[in-house]
Amino acid sequence: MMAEILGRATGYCKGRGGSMHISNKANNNLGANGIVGGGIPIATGAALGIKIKKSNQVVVAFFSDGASNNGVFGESLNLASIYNLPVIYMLENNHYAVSTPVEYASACCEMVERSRAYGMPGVCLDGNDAVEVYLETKKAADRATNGEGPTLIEAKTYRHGGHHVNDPGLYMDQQDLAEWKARDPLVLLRQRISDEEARKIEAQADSELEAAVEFAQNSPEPSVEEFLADIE
Ligand SMILES: Cc1ncc(C[n+]2csc(CCOP(=O)(O)OP(=O)(O)O)c2C)c(N)n1
Ligand SMILES: [Mg+2]
Repeated sequence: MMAEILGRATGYCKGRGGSMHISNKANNNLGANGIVGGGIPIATGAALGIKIKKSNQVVVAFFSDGASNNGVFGESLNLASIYNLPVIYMLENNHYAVSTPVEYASACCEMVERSRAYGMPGVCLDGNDAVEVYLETKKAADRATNGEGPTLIEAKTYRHGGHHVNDPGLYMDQQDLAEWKARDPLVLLRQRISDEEARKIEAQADSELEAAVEFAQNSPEPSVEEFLADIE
């Protein structure tokens, strides 16, 4: 994945996808998408495939508040509900779509309420509490594999900066930002374990990350001859 982000030939998509279009079929990663909300119907279609093949899998679609106002959100949740599909819609409500506050762009800011319109269970949770996210997602996954259909999860969270590296995020309420930053998911999770455990996990994560960066930096860029390969 790091090689893909750095545009190297050894990346998941041979360096042609970059971070925005990354996917990896080998580990069932269906891909990120430059179309905001584009992953929602893709996940729904994959869930229909799972149902037809009768395999014991669950699809999770990750998206944010802005994406939930794309029309495909409604179409997808309705289809998932009438077909009783094994899919979890993970709506990460981080309160902003680029610089647009959720209150400006959404008539109903308690987004979990939308689940009722599609006749599926809706769960609203603290998206910064990793344990709560895990437990509720597990319940939704169990429902899906038991043939009990889709779930909409609204995980409330907050963006820790601008939308991209050149966006200072000055439109964000700085007081809110400071409060949410103090509740960073990693900070909260760290409080549940001992310092020794935390240090061990951090050391392992650091060394995996360093190895990934080294692998990526030492990998070649895609060759010009390969530019047209894999195009039908
Ligand atoms: C269909 C579509 N419309 C507009 C854009 C431009 N755009 C890129 S990101 C973004 C905001 C997305 O908001 P949200 O879903 O809340 O994601 P977040 O900013 O929280 O990551 C928009 C409108 C796009 N990429 N695709
Ligand atoms: Mg958002």
